[in-house]
Amino acid sequence: MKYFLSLLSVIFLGFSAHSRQNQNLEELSETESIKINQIGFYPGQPKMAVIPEDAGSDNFLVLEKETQKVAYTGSLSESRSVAYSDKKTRIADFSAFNEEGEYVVAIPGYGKSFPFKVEEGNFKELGKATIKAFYYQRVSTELPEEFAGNWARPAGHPDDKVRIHASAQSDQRPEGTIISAPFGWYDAGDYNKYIVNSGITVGTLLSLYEDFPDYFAAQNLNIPESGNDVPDLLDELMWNLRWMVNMQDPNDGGVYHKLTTADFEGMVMPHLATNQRYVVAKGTAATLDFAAVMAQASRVYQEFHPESAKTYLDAAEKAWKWAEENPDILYTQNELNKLHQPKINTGAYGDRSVADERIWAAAELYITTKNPAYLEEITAPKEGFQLPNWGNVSWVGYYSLLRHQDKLQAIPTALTQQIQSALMQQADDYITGMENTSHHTVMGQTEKDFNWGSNSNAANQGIALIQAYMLSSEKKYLEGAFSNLDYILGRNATGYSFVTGFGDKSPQYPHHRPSEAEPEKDPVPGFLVGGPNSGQQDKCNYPSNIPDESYVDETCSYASNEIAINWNAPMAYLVNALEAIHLD
Ligand code: 9MR
Ligand code: 9MR
Repeated sequence: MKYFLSLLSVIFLGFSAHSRQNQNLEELSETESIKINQIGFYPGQPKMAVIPEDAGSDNFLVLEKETQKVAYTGSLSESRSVAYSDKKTRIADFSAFNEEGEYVVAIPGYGKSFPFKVEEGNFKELGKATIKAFYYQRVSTELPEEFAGNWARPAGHPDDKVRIHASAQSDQRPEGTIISAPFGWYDAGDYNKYIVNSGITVGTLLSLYEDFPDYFAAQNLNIPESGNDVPDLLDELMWNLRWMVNMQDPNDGGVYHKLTTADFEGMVMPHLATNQRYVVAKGTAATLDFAAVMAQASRVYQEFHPESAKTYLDAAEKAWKWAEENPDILYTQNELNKLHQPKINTGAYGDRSVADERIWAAAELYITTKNPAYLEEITAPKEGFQLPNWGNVSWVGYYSLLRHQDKLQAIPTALTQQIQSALMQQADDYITGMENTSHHTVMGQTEKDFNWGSNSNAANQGIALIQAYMLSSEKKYLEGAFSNLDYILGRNATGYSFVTGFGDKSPQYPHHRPSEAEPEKDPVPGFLVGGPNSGQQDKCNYPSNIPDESYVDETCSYASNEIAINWNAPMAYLVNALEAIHLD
């Protein structure tokens, strides 16, 4: 009897413990402090969530979203931290769990994460949206509902009566001359068009196409050109190339630095922003970036638009020539403003060195023309790997050389080897350094990662790792790239998924005029915001001064919450490349 009773009580206790656990799990509420990629994972991909050290448990569970059934259990890692923050984290690693479905991560007694999916094809829609975002930035055209849905809008900025600014005058085109330079994409949250920033943006996207042409042959973006014989990505890029071509002075080959109003416009829709637009000063950085892009475009479009391909190559060679004759004309907005009226107060994109632009332009011209004169201009990467950004583009050119090396017989092996070893060295450092980050990502190994547009650093690090993967076929590099995709989509110190319209906690108030001007609508989707920026130059009300938390989802914050084409391009590269490689 005694035995029977104790057996009964064991059964009873066991039963109630079980139902208590289930009941407890159901009662757990969703918490933003469990940081996870809010879109999810491919089955075979590493899968992690990040939990605050003080969450009060050593274990975690993966629950099926609908049934709340336990699908996986694991224990949390030792606690970890980074040098620039005293917050400590623990990792829930469920990489071994590969069942397709929709789940949450739960910490008993603490809470549940946002839901996420384990699924093939998980990033397909995001991949498309990051490129469709460029369509939403189109200048000089209406966006009809058929293509733009909820974000349809009237045409803005015809840009057919642009004035030559005093800083840009020449004998053939004196100050006040009217030129036409329509089309292109708005740079960012503002409505101006800047050649330097268009340069790296178009270069990154053309490289994405060159790396994965088959994937893009099949991608449908639902833009007006969809259904013609040209991949949609290339149709979209042509919208900007059509503008860029007209930024070259046909008389001498020099390229204007930007097309802009004198001051930033108000937070209104494009068609209501009607102040006079100017082209300002020609410069060497703009001209070399232009040469690089046109040279690359000329080989990419050869198959689809041979006429345009020829125009692009002529434009590239003319630009190169101008830059040879004018090797050091830097864009110094403050200096120019002392000399000319009206003063120009929009984005400067002023670069103090054009050595990297020269390498990039020479590389693209060499690949397209095979003319050895360009090869002579390509120097080795003396300073090792340099993460690309608008002011540092040499590695955009080096990637191209690696991509095409098999077809470049005259290129010295020593040069390609130096490029390759600098890249692999950096890739290895990124992978090793992941162990020392609080969120187990490549991003955030140094405080310097968190500058203006930091999210584009995460994306560009991902591109470097994808290049390393394509050279070596070593999976660890791909996993490093995935870690930064996870970072961008929520596994970061802020808990935001940084792409508008994607994830449960994504930016609602980006610094983006069309989104701000129609606050009743969701923000225009598919845009990567700048991200944590310890500089906090906009002086908005940030929740924290810790570098990796210096982000605020407010329109005010152009230094952490603006969107920009040069940030969306590497984001588009990262997510589409991972999807393309995965499909292979
Ligand atoms: O809207 C502008 C944004 O696109 C720029 O990145 C930023 C920095 O140059 O400037 C923003 O414009 C602000 C201006 O600099 C100061 N007055 C308020 C403007 C709108 O927030
Ligand atoms: O991305 C640019 C960043 O590196 C600079 O520090 C910053 C201030 O000059 O400007 C950023 O670019 C902005 C440009 O000047 C105007 N359009 C919006 C861009 C993104 O904020």
